[in-house]
Amino acid sequence: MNFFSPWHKDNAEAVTAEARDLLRKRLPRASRRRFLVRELTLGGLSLLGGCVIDDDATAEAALTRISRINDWAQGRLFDPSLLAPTYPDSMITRPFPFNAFYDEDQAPRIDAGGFRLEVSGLVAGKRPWSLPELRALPRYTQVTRHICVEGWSAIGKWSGPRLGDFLRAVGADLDARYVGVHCADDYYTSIDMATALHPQTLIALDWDDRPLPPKYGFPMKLRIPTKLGYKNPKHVQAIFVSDTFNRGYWEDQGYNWFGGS
Ligand SMILES: Nc1nc2c(c(=O)[nH]1)N[C@H]1C(S)=C(S)[C@@H](COP(=O)(O)O)O[C@H]1N2
Ligand SMILES: [Mo]
Repeated sequence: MNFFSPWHKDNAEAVTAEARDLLRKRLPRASRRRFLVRELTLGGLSLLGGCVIDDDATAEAALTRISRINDWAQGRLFDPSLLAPTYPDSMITRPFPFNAFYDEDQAPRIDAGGFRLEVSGLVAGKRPWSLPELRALPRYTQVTRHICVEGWSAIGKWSGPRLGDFLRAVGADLDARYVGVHCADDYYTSIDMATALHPQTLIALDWDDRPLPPKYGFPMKLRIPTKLGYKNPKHVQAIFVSDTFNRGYWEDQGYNWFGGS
């Protein structure tokens, strides 16, 4: 299951996964603290040595630190040449599920003609890109599995240019650490540069050979089959390259930042 995380058997990861689960389920603060006291004492995580977990803020900070260690490990183990599994068209999930932090009828409606993708940060060319310009880049099609932490997965077909080709075209500093995005619905996230340059990371303009419908993120989403669903932003409006760490909508609520699938 955890194809990109061969280290998942590691004890520290088990603790991290459990910590992430707890945050996700938003356990009452008191029980989160009890969990930490138990795990950190039994697990003997000396990382937090000297840190007395006796209040919620400290517990929260400890969980965040564990999650950042998890990010670091996932980053170290990420293999840019390892591809996510692909599937035949016959396995595409129909209808493909919709998910967002709002209902389907509230998905933003973006005007195709007026759309310009903003580019900023550590890039030479900061001019905005229109949809026809994005469509002029080499196009790739992939049938891959989208995995949502809410407990479902579905196979879909996405097409569009590689984010890596786009970053090269705008003269991005490829040694920068992060690529961040902002979306029309105020969703936001950020990814590591290695994942941004991964050959399967697409600026998806099409779903199932047609322009993305609004519910799936018109006019563009980042399709990243090596990452969990929440790291696949829809309705992307702006891309920025940076060395400064930025989290994301769900990441700010406790989901793990690296979010490998
Ligand atoms: N802009 C935006 N992108 C988003 C979200 C969102 O709420 N807004 N939700 C994320 C989550 S949690 C999931 S599972 C997928 C769902 O994508 P889908 O509607 O194409 O299935 O979108 C991701 N990208
Ligand atoms: Mo999700």
